[in-house]
Amino acid sequence: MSASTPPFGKILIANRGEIALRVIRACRELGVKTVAVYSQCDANALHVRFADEAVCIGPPAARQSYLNIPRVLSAAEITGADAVHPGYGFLAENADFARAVTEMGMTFIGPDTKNLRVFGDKLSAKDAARAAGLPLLEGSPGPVGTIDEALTIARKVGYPIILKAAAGGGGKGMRVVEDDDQLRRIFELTRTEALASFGNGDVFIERYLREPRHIEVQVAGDKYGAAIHVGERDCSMQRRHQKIIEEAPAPGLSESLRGRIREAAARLVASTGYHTVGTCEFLVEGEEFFFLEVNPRIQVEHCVTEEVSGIDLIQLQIRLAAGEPMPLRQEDVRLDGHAIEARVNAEDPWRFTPCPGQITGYHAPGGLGIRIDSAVCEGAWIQPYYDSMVAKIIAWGPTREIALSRLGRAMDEAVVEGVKTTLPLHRELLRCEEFATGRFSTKTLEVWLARRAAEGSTSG
Ligand code: MV4
Repeated sequence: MSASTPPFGKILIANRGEIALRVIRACRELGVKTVAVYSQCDANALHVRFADEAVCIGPPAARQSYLNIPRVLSAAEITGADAVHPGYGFLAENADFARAVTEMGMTFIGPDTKNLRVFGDKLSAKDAARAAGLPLLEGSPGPVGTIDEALTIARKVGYPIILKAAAGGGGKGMRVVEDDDQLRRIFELTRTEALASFGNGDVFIERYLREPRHIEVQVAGDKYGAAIHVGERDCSMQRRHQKIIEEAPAPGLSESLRGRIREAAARLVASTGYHTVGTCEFLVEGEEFFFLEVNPRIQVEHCVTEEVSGIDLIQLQIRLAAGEPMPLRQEDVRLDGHAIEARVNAEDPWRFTPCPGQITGYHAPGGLGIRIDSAVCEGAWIQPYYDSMVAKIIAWGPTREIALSRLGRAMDEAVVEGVKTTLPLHRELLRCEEFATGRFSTKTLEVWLARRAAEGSTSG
């Protein structure tokens, strides 16, 4: 992307941490001025220091600062921002926020309310996917209202099934059900919880896959109907729905399956008039793939796609929001080599309990093929109020083997003192057989952790 006319004059970034810094970097290269917002405990944070302007929006608790819509909007108004970038998490998928930004005459850099209506709800997303001819798992065609209806569908689909809240996300509001009795016990409970947690009590049924791979496709659409995909990522290495390693391309997919998934994702985006960057999520089992949902935002793991495509996805997202036509045709998207990202969190590496505190010593690895996206430095504080991510360490290589070797070397080189981190976990995991061979599923990490605990390993 060339340094042509800046798409906006000034963008307010309604986020913190590495993603706020990532957006600031994109804006710098686009010639766009930036406004950071920060809570009282983030006054010395790097996103505040690197932005052109910064506004304090309240106390540390997210509800009173980064999630407080009137305060974020006031900051945008007094600084004269003409667009708002929400990053991920916080207000990124909040329809009220997107609408309020637009009603104030600014541009929301993300899905509009129409896109959010389709993809904010898993059932309407599945309707759109069905209409576009994407493969779906068998299950209820819509919300299931009564236990009798649930039992009928479950018996037809065959157990195990999974009950999902239409408005759920991040693994919340889902329950695996093995038989009629269990379904009778938890059906109403799941509905009540969905209503209480998401303000929407709709639940639906799907056939449950026990050991799928989680494959997602990066997509982008413009306001004039053009849509492209930027290849897929494998995000199967997760624990309790927290991704810890992601890579692009997905290892070991047949060329036919890889092509069909990518093409399906682009087709869905084109058919729905989706006009920002986003991710289509799929489950893969054998040579089959099934559409799950769309994440209408930039994601933590977008970096691995940037590394193999050379496309700055944040700049692309900003240009598309400004109404520029898609700058790339599908054939201009050339994917090269392999990238793997490890998320380093300030957590006990084996218990995964958060470990806030001050970083007293810090050394970021470097060298050929290594990229670090982080907003910490020596003396920085990991706050108890927010996500505990310290850094994303991303390795690129011409082959998966070389990327993996570089990532392992970078992990050994990284130093974070003062707080516990997941670095010791990564150092072991990257060298385990399942990871080396690329044959893993969404179950692998939990199984590996359980086996490791049973063997009484003491390292780390
Ligand atoms: C599933 C599934 C198996 N079968 N749906 C978890 C997050 C949400 N986006 C969808 N999820 C799942 N849906 C059916 N029908 C298994 C999961 C799942 C999972 C998916 C992706 C990555 C990690 C996961 C870990 C556990 C369960």
